[in-house]
Amino acid sequence: MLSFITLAVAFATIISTTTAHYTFPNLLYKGVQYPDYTYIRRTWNYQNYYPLFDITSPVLQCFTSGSFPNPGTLTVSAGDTVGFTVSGRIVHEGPLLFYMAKAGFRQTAASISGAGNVWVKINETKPVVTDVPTRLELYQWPHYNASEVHIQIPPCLPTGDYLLRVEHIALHIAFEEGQHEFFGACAQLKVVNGGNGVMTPLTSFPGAYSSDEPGLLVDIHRNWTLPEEYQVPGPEVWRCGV
Ligand SMILES: *[C@@H]1O[C@H](CO)[C@@H](O)[C@H](O)[C@H]1NC(C)=O
Ligand SMILES: *[C@@H]1O[C@H](CO)[C@@H](O)[C@H](O)[C@H]1NC(C)=O
Ligand SMILES: *[C@@H]1O[C@H](CO)[C@@H](O)[C@H](O)[C@H]1NC(C)=O
Ligand SMILES: [Cu+2]
Repeated sequence: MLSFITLAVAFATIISTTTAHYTFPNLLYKGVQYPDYTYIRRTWNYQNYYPLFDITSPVLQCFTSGSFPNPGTLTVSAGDTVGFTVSGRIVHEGPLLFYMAKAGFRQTAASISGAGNVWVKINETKPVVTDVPTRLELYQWPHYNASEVHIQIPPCLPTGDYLLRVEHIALHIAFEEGQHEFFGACAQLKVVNGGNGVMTPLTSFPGAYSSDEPGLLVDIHRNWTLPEEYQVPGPEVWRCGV
């Protein structure tokens, strides 16, 4: 009996470690939810859901380990909205970010790794600050507890092949340097009906972040006086028509 209880407790611990984290397995487009990793590169943590802590790792490019073949590439129109399901829900607090990288001459979405100075940030979220019921509730993060997340492909994005990178950064223990948790994935897209926007500024992974910047070394619980001034890591968001 004792050993049964010990086993049950150990099992429960494993379950809670897994369910406390999250992955982005399915692409959503025009009402269709595609099977796991059909158009999304299978991530290094697809089974254990582990967070990535190392911001100097190339794994940060697309959260892949390189041991699986790349998936298919979905054709979408510029200006359309695509989404990712969240397996396990976004159960930590922090910003949600989206980046895109364009495949160059003679490259495709499937052939590029995401290495180099190729990424432009297309969206980011900050805490939504309210006074009800208290200023420091979890719901200040717009995607807290989300089971899917959505992003509009910029209407002015040039036609071409792209990686679309979703990233959620968990900050619940980021009061200690290096304790930021990264979750994310890359979808492979062929964007048609594009515009003539000029993607800027470009950044790289690793390289975009440093572990002591204010958006990654922050105590969001005990002594966070100015959530409205939270500085999302990485470059400025690129906006069409600016
Ligand atoms: C970012 O996404 C939000 C919805 O989550 C949207 O309201 C906002 O306009 C987007 N920003 C840009 C630059 O597209
Ligand atoms: C998360 O969302 C689910 C489904 O809407 C809801 O049942 C649950 O209470 C929410 N959890 C939190 C912590 O908000
Ligand atoms: C809280 O933050 C303020 C401003 O950053 C700082 O001066 C103060 O020492 C901090 N207090 C604690 C208890 O960490
Ligand atoms: Cu965690």
